Amino acid sequence: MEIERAEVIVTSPGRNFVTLRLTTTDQVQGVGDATLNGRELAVASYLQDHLCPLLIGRDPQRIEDIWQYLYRGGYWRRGPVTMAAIAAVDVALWDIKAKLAGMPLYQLLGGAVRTGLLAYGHASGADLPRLFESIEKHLELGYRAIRIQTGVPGLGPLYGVAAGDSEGTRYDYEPARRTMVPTEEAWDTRAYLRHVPSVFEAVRNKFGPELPLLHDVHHRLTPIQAARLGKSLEPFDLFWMEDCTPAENQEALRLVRRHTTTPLAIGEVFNTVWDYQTLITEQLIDYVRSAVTHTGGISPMRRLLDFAGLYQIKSGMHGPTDVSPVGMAAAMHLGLAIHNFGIQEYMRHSKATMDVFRTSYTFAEGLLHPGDQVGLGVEIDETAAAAYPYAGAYLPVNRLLDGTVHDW
Ligand code: CS2
Ligand code: MG
Repeated sequence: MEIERAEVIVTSPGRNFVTLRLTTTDQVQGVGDATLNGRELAVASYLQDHLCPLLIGRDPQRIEDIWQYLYRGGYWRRGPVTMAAIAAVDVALWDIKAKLAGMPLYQLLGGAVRTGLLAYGHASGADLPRLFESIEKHLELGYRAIRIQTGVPGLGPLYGVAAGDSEGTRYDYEPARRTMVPTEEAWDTRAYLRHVPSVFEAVRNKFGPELPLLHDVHHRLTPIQAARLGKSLEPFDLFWMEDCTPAENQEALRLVRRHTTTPLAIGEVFNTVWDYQTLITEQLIDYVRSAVTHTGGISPMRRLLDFAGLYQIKSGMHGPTDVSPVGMAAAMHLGLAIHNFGIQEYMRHSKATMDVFRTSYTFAEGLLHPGDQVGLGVEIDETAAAAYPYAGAYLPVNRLLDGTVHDW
């Protein structure tokens, strides 16, 4: 059996997604997610122009060999574009292998070690009343763990805080902002640091001590500011504080860790195990935030999470709406089969997205399950996809009040 066809499907049902579909000479198909938010066409080209021609004629069963061929063989290693493209190939090959084996992918990965995956949703609001409303909505939806983001007095709209649409639960970027250039937001670190502890105090007072609460700092702080925030949030018992500093400098986390017992999660912008080497071996974090989609696929994610498991560090895989339902399903199969699963982010896609991607995964009583269809359990409906052509969209840019571009 050989790989006969490799197709790259770009579609935009509310936001852009890049999907690779491989077909074997026996007409078995596998899909992989290669979506890189705001840089989608770069990955589509990397696949179309550079990887697809190399795949035709290869044995689809040799997943590890193909992975090494694309990673080591390409000479230019790592980076989000390369690793998203390789991830799509790897996941599509696992999908094919599981279909050939006649089992859901998690069985091939060793079988379920839990009944379902604890998932967290994104509650947010420009102010406390809107935040409380959003938390209540998430509880009604069945979420048992909730991320909390709010506006900061004196600042305008902030990334991560829903614009207050009719559903009230989603960011204003699904549908993604269709702008030719990124929108810009204003940021003031001192105002943020003053405000956030009071928000968590109010949420704990209203919703009690049990509900797991998370918070995403989105790389905006220096290490000493992050240390201070972690310390000031300790009374509110966070499940985690995410991306507290830009973590290219892994050593920076030593300082944060020295000052706070608030658990730390990092890595949604990382793409290989090397980005975590210091963080994991020195036990500077508690959760690995990488997505299967951005880290080269299931094969390297398994290696990364096994490595993290040696240090009692758990998974907290990235699952925003810019990870497609294909990428979400891959995370769910892996999460069900590994011992050191921690939590899965689950933002929920729009109806238009779910019309294009036919999925078998379920969300009930706060837990996700990938379902029991053979393979990944996700198909892309090409006709539905064709109705949503690519439309450029960007993530926002952040500036300090004096105009300086800031991490965000
Ligand atoms: C966020 C993401 O889900 C998260 O934790 O940080 O929304 C992230 O900003 C986007 O995935 C960027 O594409
Ligand atoms: Mg994040």
